[in-house]
Amino acid sequence: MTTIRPGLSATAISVMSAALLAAGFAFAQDKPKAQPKAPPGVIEEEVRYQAGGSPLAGADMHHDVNPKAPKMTKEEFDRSRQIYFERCAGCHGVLRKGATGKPLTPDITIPRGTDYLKVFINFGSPAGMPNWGTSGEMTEKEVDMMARYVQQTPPTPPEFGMADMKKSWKLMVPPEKRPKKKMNKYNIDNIFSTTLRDSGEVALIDGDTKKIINIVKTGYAVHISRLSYSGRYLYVIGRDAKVNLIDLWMEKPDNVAEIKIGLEARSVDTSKYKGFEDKYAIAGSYWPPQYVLMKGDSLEPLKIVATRGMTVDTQEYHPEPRVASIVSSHFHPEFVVNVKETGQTLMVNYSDINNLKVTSIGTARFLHDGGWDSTKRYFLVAANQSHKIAVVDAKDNKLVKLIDVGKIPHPGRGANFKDPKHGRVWATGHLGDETIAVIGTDPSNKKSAWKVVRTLKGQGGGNLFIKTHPKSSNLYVDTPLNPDPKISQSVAVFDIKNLDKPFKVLPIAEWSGIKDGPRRVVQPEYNKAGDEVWFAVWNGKEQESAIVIVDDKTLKLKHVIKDKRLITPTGKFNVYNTQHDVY
Ligand code: DHE
Repeated sequence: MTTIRPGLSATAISVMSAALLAAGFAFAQDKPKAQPKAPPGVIEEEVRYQAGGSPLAGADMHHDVNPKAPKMTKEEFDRSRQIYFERCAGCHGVLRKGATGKPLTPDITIPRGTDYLKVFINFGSPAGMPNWGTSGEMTEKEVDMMARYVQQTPPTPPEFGMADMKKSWKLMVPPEKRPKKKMNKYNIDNIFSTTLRDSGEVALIDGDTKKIINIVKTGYAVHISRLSYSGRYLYVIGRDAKVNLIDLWMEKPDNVAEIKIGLEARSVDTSKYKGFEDKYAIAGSYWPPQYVLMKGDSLEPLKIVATRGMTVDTQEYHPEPRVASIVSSHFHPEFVVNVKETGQTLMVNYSDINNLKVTSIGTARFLHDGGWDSTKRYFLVAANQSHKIAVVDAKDNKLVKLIDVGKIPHPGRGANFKDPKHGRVWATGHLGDETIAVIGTDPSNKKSAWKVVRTLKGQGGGNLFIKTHPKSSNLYVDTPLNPDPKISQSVAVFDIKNLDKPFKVLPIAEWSGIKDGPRRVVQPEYNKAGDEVWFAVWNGKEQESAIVIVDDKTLKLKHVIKDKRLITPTGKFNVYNTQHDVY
């Protein structure tokens, strides 16, 4: 259940954790309140996911005063701004010019007036606005403040250019002072970099012994980890746009460099094309809307490129198109950069950074996450609010197909396997319904290529991640955002060899032995051998969480990792599988 605490502290840390709560994940230690109801046509899982918080709540911003807007005290304005960035900016945009939600600029809001806006904020709307007032999430006073706030000129967060990046850049151990060979006995290939979301750290866990090697400090609300081509360097990005570079060759793997590349971000990757192995890193930000190319072994920033531009369909200017997923091409010296609000997939060629060539492939709006097909030539990316998967050919640099799938596809990186009837396929689950879309990926198979060849039915909506492995015949589908705890605390397993067979349900949260809390089961991840699968049992910050490991052959519990340092684990990234795009 979503709960939101009134009266949040103003410190950056508590703002951040409040933002995470607002992102829809509430924990038993928080006093339960009514959840904002999804309006007709909008599902609860969607509200829970999209009404996410932003670390911009605490950023300094410039603000113009509009004499036509209703009066607000400075205190009211500051509190409303904080609420806006915690609850509203994820959908309506930082500048309120609209993203997945409607624009809320003063030219639109002032003519509507305070009373009209209060009704919307109170009761929600069929277009997707939650009922912030009647759910009890906002007090009457807050609803009134927010109605006046959205009529003010939107305050603008600062830009973040080269000088800011250089100022934030720390090279703790320069490349020449690092080990010349691997200095530890760990089986690096089987280390799992585990996101500890609310403590701003990653746990490096030895996949062989299941022991924690080190807890490494990273950005707040750390989001994903990615590996360099060689597998030596681990890159971690936080929602606060801090990138950490960890050297896995050190006696005790730890940070060797860090940089802030903006104010809010989600994605990072590294160059993998022949001749450029480990050479460059790239990170994309939500604010400012831009991406930056850096030296791979030091994070020294080299080139910043803005993503502001025209939308793919209506061809209108968008002032804040956020950078969503980024992957590294195996066919050209290129990064594939997916820009959410414009619906453009940018093929950024890094062979000559000073004369940067960018091929802009129009796909569909609200690009989010995605993964390669098994040949690593085609990138399949979710255009989530368009309910489509876009297929981009990274060899010929063109759009292959836009495929209609279920409601709000959310593949993570998706799952590649051989369908007994249809051959090579890639699959995605959905946030908005219980289906799993299985898409043919073999272009020589005209009957199935780039079509939904079958639709499986899972436990329910609220799916975020789906996973299999070339050595496995199981397909795991999580449902951490489903409102039914029975479903959010377990995982469905399909038998790839017989997809018509009903799925099995594994009670992962129960297996963890933890009795209290939401215990959401999130993100299946294989070990290197492909014979065990790791799940996070994700609980509140003050509660016990765990990693549950399942034997892939028997589907029985194999091991539970518990440690008081494992605070809010979510994503887990196996070094070998992440390095080699195995999924
Ligand atoms: Fe994520 C990947 C954005 C909420 C866990 N998430 C991604 C990617 C993007 C993204 C753009 C793709 C990165 C890439 O491949 O380069 N995520 C967002 C959001 O904007 C959103 C909706 C709201 C927010 O406030 O951040 C959001 N994400 C979440 C969560 O709440 C999750 C479940 C828990 C957490 O740790 O924050 C979460 N996101 C993940 C994970 C991945 C991810 C584990 C990588 C999956 C993988 O297998 O690669």
